[in-house]
Order: sequence, then C-alpha cells, then structure tokens
Amino acid sequence: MRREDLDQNDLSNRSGVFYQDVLSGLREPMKRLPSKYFYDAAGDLLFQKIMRCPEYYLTRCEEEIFRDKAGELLEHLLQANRQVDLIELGAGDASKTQHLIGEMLQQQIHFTYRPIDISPHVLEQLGDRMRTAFPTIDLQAFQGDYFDGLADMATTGALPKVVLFLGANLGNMTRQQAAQFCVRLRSLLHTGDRVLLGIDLMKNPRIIQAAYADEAGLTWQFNMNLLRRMNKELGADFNEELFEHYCQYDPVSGTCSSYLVSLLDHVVHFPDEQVLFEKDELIHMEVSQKYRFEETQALARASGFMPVHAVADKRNWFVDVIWEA
Ligand code: AVJ
Repeated sequence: MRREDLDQNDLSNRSGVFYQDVLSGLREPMKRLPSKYFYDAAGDLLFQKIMRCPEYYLTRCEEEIFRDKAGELLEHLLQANRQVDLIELGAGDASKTQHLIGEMLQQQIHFTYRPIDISPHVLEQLGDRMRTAFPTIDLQAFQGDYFDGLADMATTGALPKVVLFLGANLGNMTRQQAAQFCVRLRSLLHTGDRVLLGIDLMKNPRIIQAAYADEAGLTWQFNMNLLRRMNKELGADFNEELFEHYCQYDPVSGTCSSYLVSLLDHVVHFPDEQVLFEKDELIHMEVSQKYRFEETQALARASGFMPVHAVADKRNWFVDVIWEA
C-alpha cells in the first residue's frame, strides 16, 4: 500500500483490532505477535505449501486417518443419530472433512454442514469445492469467530451437534488457553453432542523440530509474511533482512515455539509509533503445543467431556479424539 492509500485508511487501521493487537504485543517486554494473523491471502498460500512439504507430517497423518477410518470415526460421532448438525471450526480447505461427508452421504445421514471460518476468502473456496464434490449437500457457512458461530448455531439448530476441530489447531493455544477453550466449547453444547479434535502427539523431538524448520524455508516465509502484512496493512517499515526465523521444540513441555530474531539494533516505524529492536532480541510468533495421549483424556474430563474414542495414524504421531458432551 502506498502512503496516499495509507492516509485514507489510517483511521480505520489505527483503530482496527489488528493494529491494536500488533502494537500491544510489540510493547511487551518479551515482544510477541499473534499467530492468527499469519493467515492473509499470502499466508493461506504459504500454509498450503507447508502442508505439502516433506517435513510437515501432521496433514498427511490426519489425512490417513480420515481416508482409512472415516467409517469408524463416523460410527462414534453419530451413535444412533440419523440426523445431525455437522459444525467445523476453522474449516480451511476441508480436505479431510470430505472423507467424512462422503461417508455420511453414502449412509444417507441427514445433515447440514456448517463450516465456521474467520476468512471469507477461505469459506468461498470451500463452498465451491464442496458443492462441486457433493451437489446435494446442505451447506451453511458462518464467517467469523468460532464462538460467535457456535452461539449462532446453538440458537438456530435443535439437532444433535457434531463439532470438528481438526489439523492440530488446538496446538496454537497454550495448555491453559486450550483448557479454557474446551470449557467454553462445552458450555455451548448439549449433553450427548460430540466433538472430534485433531491433536499432534509428542514424538521423537527431531521429527517435530524439522516440521517447523523445513528445508525449503516455507515456515521461515510464513513467519516473515506477518512482517510484510504489517508493512502493507499498517504502514510499518519492517525490513525482513534484519530478522531471521528460529524455532525450538522443547521435548519436556511439548511446546514448539517460533521466533523472529533481530539481527541488529534497529528501529521499526509505524505511522505514529516506533518500536526499538536490540540485536538478538526475539519476537515470539507462535506456539504449536504437542500432547501425550493421556493428557488429552485429562483435558476432556477437566472441561466436562467424556473421552469416548480415539483413532491414531499407523505411526502414532497424530490422534483424532472423540469426546461426548
Ligand atoms: C495450523 C496451527 C496446526 O501449528 O502446526 C504450521 C500452523 N505453523 N507451520 C501448526 C503452522 C508453522 C499449524 N496449525
């Protein structure tokens, strides 16, 4: 965006929640940026490339589960129900969900598919793809926040709910945030509703480390893209040459953390703010939390769910757990 365009948008930018979140993060003693802002159009594309890169095993593991075990998953999601609301949080491209939907149609289950996503762009693509693959599908998308979407559906639908939250998206929350998230999710469901969560498991730390520091540098670009986004949308002047990406997996806590490291003392300018960086100073960008299987069961119980079933991939690297509200 040029200066002129920027001036026009200045007010909305400065009062916008993106700007507020960015600045409050960068004012902290340990600077941080929220990873949810990775996903603009360029970030969506980079993430799609990450999902296909050799080191990023997560997507392939969960695809294996949905391809080979859709019937088993469905059995535990539906029980005796022949009619449900199928809700998906952060649906993305729904490539795994397609297997489940195919199985539901084959079994002549009546359902409305309700994907919730923050990105209108992603939802549009998803709708097109789903209607092409399944012309008879009843699809009602909700653009916005997960919980707004869920609250909306809680008032409109009286059918039993099946809620999908795939792709280790829960991992972008700290353990504490994840626990709060699950409590809130439970509060919007009725007894008997079921949820399916995709969770990345602890494993040989070298494998996890490699998934977040791929050889092709896609994860590096994915992180740098947020600097570019701030330049474009907020008029900042980050120089990506002055940062490098660093990722570290701690096998004791199961936390994988991504950082950008400032290579020099320097100043970054926003239209009405400056941010000082010292050489070697970090910006915390993202957590990707890994769990032990037993921890997922404890998480379920602590948030008022009953763990009822779980399906892992052949190598036991990734698990889809099914909980009952
Ligand atoms: C989309 C949150 C599951 O943490 O594994 C991929 C995002 N970040 N590579 C993850 C991501 C770096 C991803 N999730």
